[in-house]
Amino acid sequence: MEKFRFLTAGESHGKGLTAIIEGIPSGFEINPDFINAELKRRQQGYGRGGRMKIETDTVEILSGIRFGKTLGSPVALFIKNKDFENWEKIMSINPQDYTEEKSFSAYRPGHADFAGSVKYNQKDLRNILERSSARQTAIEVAVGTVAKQILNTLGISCSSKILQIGKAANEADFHKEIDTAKESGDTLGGKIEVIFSGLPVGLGSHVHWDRKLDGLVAQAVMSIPAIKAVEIGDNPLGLTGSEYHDEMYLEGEKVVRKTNHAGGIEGGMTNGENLVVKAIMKPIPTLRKPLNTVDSSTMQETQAHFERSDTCAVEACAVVAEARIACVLVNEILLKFGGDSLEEILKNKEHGKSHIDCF
Ligand code: EPS
Repeated sequence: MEKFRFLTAGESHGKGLTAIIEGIPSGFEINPDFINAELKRRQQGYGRGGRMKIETDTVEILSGIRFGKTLGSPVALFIKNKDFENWEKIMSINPQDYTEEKSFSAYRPGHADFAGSVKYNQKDLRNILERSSARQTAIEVAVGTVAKQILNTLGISCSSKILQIGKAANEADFHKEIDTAKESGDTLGGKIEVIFSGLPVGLGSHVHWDRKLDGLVAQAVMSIPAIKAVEIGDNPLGLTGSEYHDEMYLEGEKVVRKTNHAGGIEGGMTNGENLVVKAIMKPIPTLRKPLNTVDSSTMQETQAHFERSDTCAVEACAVVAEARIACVLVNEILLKFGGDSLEEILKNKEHGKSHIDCF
């Protein structure tokens, strides 16, 4: 039931990253400057590695937009990997360029190296690293920023924040925590929160497991590299029903709440409150202080491969999570209100008002 669909392609050190988005109605303003600003946000954050000094991620819009507005046709996006200049021979598509430079065979525990190489029958673990790298999240942020602009046009906006880095739960301690990990060649994860506001009631549905919005949001966020847990709203563990559920009141004819423990979703549908999504990121598995592992070529115990990486990418992860959730929400908006143009969506939204005019 996907209306807003996209595929991405590209290796971390290949020529670049590509996406094709299908299903965007016509008439939506898309500003590449906004996409580039979001790409910059993804590159920032304390604890990023050397690669971010090489790249200045910039989107090239190849199709689907004319004079600033979507045409209804597929939108194709491209981000160049500047680092490709240094990898041209290593990442060449030509068999005559074959080289074992940058090949490696010592699995990094926690990365896709082991399972990916078994699954795809690859001896050189670089053939797995290149696509499993979090580099691909750059093009996902570009796609998600197209989605965000569609949402903004419909009065829906988002923000995010860092709740925890390593053991530090206060902003003042975040940098110190990252510095300490970096000094010892280690890495850190953390917890983020993303909030969307201005959502209409009834995105998602209670009628089927695969239409529940919390499930769809969880899948979109859980599949961001290194995410191990997703929560919607407040953790209800240990709370009683009367402590947890958000009681309802009337303000004129409007149904209102004084709390939002549910995080904006009840019965798999938006309930008009802010959508609050939290996610926990594990520490990045590429460590300067390597972990014990096995070398797949010698089948001997050894130390894991080290590849330039980040100490902590939790801030970047928040930007990626915003983007992923934005795509899910645009899809749900299109399912609920339909239409091939912005004008048609607005008309459907107006005509589709329910017996309770909450929003
Ligand atoms: C990333 C690019 C990568 C890594 C990082 C994210 O670049 P490189 O491998 O050239 O240093 O910095 O990838 C990972 C953390 C990972 O686990 O794969 C990026 O653009 O975000």
